[in-house]
Amino acid sequence: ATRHDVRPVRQRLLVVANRLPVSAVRRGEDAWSLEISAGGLVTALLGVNDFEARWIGWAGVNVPDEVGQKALTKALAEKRCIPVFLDEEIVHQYYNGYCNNILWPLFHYLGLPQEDRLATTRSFQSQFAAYKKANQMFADVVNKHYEDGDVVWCHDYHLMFLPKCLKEYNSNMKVGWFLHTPFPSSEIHRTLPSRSELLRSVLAADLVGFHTYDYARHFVSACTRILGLEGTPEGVEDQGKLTRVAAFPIGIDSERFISALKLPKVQEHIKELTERFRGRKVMLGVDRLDMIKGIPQKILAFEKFLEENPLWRDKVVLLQIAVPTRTDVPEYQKLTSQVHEIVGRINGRFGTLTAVPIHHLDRSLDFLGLCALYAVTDVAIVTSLRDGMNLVSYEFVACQDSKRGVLILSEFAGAAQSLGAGAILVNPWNITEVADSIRQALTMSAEEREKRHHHNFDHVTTHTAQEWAEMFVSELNDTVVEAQLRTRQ
Ligand code: ADQ
Repeated sequence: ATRHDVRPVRQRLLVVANRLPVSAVRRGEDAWSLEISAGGLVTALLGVNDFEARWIGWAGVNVPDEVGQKALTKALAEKRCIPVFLDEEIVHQYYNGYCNNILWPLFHYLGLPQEDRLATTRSFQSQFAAYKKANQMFADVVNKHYEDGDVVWCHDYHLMFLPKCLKEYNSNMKVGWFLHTPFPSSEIHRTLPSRSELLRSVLAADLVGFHTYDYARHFVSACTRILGLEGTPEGVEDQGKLTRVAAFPIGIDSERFISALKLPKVQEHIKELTERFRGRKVMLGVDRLDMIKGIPQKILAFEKFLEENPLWRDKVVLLQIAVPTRTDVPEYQKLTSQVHEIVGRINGRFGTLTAVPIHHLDRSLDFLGLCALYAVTDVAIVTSLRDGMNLVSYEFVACQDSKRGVLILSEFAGAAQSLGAGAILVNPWNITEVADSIRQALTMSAEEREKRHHHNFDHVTTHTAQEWAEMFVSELNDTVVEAQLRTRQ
């Protein structure tokens, strides 16, 4: 018998994340239309049959009136979603402020905000207070819906305060927390004014998970250096209580990509794209337009490649699909104009009347369109300055079984640890190195491409999102059982 056999069938899993996996649009006083957005987490959990998932999170809209809240709650229940209602002020301070302006850059080694240190320090207090308040609101909703035996899985840097709030409600609750971003070196984490409080609340969880061993190690070092606790091979120990800390690298639902490629609509699209770029090698970048993705660095490296390899100028095209995010934040607006300026300059410099070297699109592509694009790509290029994992690299590999294209991958993406042997790894800050890697990728022999692709394809199809979710929840169940045995001894 496997260890799953002894568990109750279909254990309930409460997945708590800042955003629910649906977009809600109001159609009237008490009418809502909902659309499930198939992010990585959703597909990961849809494929897992061992447990029955419920989602708890913010629906991304401000619903100040009770009639609207009731109607939305009812509509969401049909999608197994439970809303947390946050007002505009809380969203501004907690989400835009503390999460996106402080934790996100810090965890990606971009430091704390620099422009106006005094103002930042002053608003920091109120943003942290709002962060704690929002986390408490999530905890209230979880507690209301929690039933004995449920597993509660908290996600990401938005909810670091949640494990503590949940354990205060019920110390028997099984609580896991997973971070989708990197956890930085303890030397970075220690600059955060609320460093200790955040670490302590995460440690209230039974299991703490990261994409890589390095992030897990950084977290344990932060706990030992900042809190003076003991780090063990299993995790962190505080007065006899062990918080298990481990690496659970995420994956994708590779089957979904592989079967999409067989659809007539996608095949048709692949044909069109092949025709459109006939005679040129296709390079592809797909990113959210975010500082961490290193988009300017990528484009500058491409410029250097064209500069140094004039024979390639009309034989290669870079398609950069950059979906805008956080568009109301000035730094993101600055990044957009910076990217537009560089692309314009390079196209002006190397373009001809009939063709330009870079096609830059500020938008997202639908799933099938994305699959077709991955399939016709010769070289995918990921130059993240830091990235928790980077699923784009996995998606590209899943769609390349006929073409065997090359992946250029930043060594600062978590994926470098799983796809490193098949990819060409680069330091995105070194433009010369990245330019060289482009030449190497475009001229790589078929045998070498085949060998590298096999390595990565094997990995992507065996380390799937479903497996990731199962491993985490199974480990969480085991951790709690072991802790109970230990206290009984
Ligand atoms: P992200 O920073 O969003 O995720 P990533 O892992 O690459 O980064 O996932 C992005 C997803 O959005 C992919 O599924 C991709 O297909 C899609 N996407 C991006 N740009 C798109 C576009 N222009 N059009 C259509 N789709 C687009 C965070 C962390 C990552 C971590 C994941 C999962 O920052 O490091 O891998 O969570 O844990």
